[in-house]
Amino acid sequence: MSTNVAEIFDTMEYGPAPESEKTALEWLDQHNKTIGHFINGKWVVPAKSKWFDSVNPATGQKLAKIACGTKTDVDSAVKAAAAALKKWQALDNHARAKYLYALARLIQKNARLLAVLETLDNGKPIRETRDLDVNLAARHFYHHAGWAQILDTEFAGYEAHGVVGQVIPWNFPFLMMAWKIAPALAAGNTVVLKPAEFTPLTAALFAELCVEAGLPAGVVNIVQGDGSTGAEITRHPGIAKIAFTGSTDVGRLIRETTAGSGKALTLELGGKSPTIVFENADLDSAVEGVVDGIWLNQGEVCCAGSRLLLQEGIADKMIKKLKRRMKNLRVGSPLDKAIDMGALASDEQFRKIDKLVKIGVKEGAELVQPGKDDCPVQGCFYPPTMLLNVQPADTVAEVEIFGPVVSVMTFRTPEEAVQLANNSRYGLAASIWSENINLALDLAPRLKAGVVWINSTNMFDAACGFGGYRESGFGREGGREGMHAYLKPAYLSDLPKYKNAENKLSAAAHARSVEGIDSIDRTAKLYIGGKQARPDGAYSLSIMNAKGKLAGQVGEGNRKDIRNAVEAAKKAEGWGKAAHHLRAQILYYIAENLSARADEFKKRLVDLTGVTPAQAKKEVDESIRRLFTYGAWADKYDGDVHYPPARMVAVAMKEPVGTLGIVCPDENPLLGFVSLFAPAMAMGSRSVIIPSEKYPLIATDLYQVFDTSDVPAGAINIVTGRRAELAKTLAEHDDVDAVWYFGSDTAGSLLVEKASVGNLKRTWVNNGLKRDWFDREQAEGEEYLRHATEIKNVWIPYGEGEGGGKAY
Ligand code: TAP
Repeated sequence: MSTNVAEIFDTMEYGPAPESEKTALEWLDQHNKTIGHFINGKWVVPAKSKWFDSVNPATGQKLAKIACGTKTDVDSAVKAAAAALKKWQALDNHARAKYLYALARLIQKNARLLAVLETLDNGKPIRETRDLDVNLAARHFYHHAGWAQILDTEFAGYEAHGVVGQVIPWNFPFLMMAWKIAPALAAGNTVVLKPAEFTPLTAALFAELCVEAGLPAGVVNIVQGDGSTGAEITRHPGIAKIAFTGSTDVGRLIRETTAGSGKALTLELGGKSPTIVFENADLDSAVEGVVDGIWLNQGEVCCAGSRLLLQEGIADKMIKKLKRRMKNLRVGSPLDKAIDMGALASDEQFRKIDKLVKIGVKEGAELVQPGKDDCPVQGCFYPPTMLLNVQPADTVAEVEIFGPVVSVMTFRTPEEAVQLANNSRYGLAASIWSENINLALDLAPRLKAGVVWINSTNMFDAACGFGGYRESGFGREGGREGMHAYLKPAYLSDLPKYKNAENKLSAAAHARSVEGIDSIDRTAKLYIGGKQARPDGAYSLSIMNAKGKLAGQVGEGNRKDIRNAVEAAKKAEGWGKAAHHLRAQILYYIAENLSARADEFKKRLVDLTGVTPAQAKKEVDESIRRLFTYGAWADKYDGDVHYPPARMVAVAMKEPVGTLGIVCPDENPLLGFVSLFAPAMAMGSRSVIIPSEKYPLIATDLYQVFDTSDVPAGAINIVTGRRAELAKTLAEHDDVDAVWYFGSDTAGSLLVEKASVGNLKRTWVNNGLKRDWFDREQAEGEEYLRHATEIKNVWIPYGEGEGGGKAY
């Protein structure tokens, strides 16, 4: 009987290749299968604590009982972390670097135990924990040992936040922990971290490694627990910064809880990331990309390629290839080294996924599960699943399933691909498959995603920032940008609070009818889409000068005016694509025209604010200078090229945030205004600006300067009126991507942060602290540019033959 090679491949069976669980079970036995909290360098098992079980989701076997942290536990962890801060920060950079290096080495030395323990606890295949999770975690500590070493030179003028609270999910427990702890320690913070309830074990093993590394007690504290423990951490007053990875819903809750507290916040949330396959793609590679994109880690990946967008000409062919490949994916015991997909993390997750798939079918999708019959029925196993005939408005095209399910849609043109890809409330990652590099590189900047992989997917490296746009959260983990998330400008600690009387409006301010209005209409209108616009409500506000006399009137903007301004800003999207040289030119031009009218502005400042002519001159001069500064920056705040350990480069592009809402301070109404709109403009963002409520006439005087400086319509929009009301509308608006608030009250900062939860926009608020707008350390420079930009990492493979494979 003759047999050909294809038949041999088809009939070949895999032998069992089990990884032993022995060492991991022995480790649990050493702990009497009981895991407490790790606080101040010691294991704490509070007598009255609640407990929960950690279960192997592949077998249902109970692994250990775990303490569930209460308010008291969180309190003592925060206390230990606060007490450890002084000692930790007193160490020199090299000493801190050596601890991080020791942790990296210890992770490598214990790599197998960590991998097996993670697989037992989470259900993910040993192949992945062994080759991806643990190696990437070690790499993260190495990379951040480096940042610790060069902290003083690379982050001069910055300091650590203090005690950092970190809450992580169950899908990459050990890796997420490394992503959180390594940069926090490198920057000089101490940590209170809560692992997810389903996956507490590897964090406990890491605590042991901290002891072995001789890390000072209290620098790392692990409090085990459930959502309520997480909530205790996020609202604890002793914590200066919260870093959270998890669902968008909980992210929203945390945004609300921390609003107005002054806590720094980064959120890494969910996603519905597109994989876009063009007709000119290498389809066999693209099939492997889809496998990696959606079936890695059973699809329980925040950046999973859960929407597959196929160009029409190759859709049928690609689906056929995928069906064939799906049949060969092996689902089974996660400890088997020849398994592609292990168990889902829990029964609950199984039910959630199954429910969403059923909804998809009910809404008209065709269910494809070629490997269903080979999928184990005991344990939380779910077969690789594809949903065909999905429409963009279907539930399964919009909602994150967080499981091994891909929803397939088609497109005709690259333009349509961009529209479809961006048709999501999320913006975490995207993957583009095309052999035409011009096409791929044209698309990458147009996709709303923090990470774009070209002809590749799910690539990660400690040097390359990871994080999202929109409801995928804000902040980046990894690289220089990730370090910034754990640092703050040092001058912030010395800023005074506004005094109560400061910037209070006079009793007569805004009075409806004031004596002395002459016959000429002096009411300054709003500035929307490059034109002066009457306020929608047809009301105006009286503006008083320093002597309490009427200086003029301005339009009283309302919700509708803000909406119009946001729409105008959105239409001016082209500003973000304008050449950086052009942005510079326009900023210089504004400076030139302001200079030509300097006397007029000086007089206005003297009249309105009561400053001396010399002080007014200083403010105008500094404003002109500041415009020059951002003209200078416009073509110099460049991106980076990273060289991750793979045959790829990652190009970190600095993109405009988009539509920026800016609420200006009252003091120094010209300089404050310029200090905020100029960096936004330099970086290509469009602004909707609420000028000083007390002195808005300075801003309205600027219309003519803008009109004569070639400012594109809609790039700057100004709505005068009552600050609190307008700021709230801006912060609630779904098409505003970020809001900056610089008011003299803490209430405004709280209001803006709270109102931002709708689309989880970025916020930058002053928490009632007063900057000196003349002080260049406080009022200009990279801090402003960072807030005006998003970093997108575009991964590009190079080389023929060997390709850009994974290096871990
Ligand atoms: P969540 O339910 O949000 O849980 C994440 C963490 O928050 C867990 O430790 C959880 O504790 C804790 N938590 C729950 N309620 C809380 C509250 N009210 N206050 C503070 N903490 C609270 O998410 P999940 O189901 O574990 O993880 C899946 C989600 O994470 C997905 O949406 C996925 O996209 C996202 N994710 C995102 C990323 C990135 S980088 N963007 C990475 C991984 C996962 P318990 O587990 O004990 O309930």
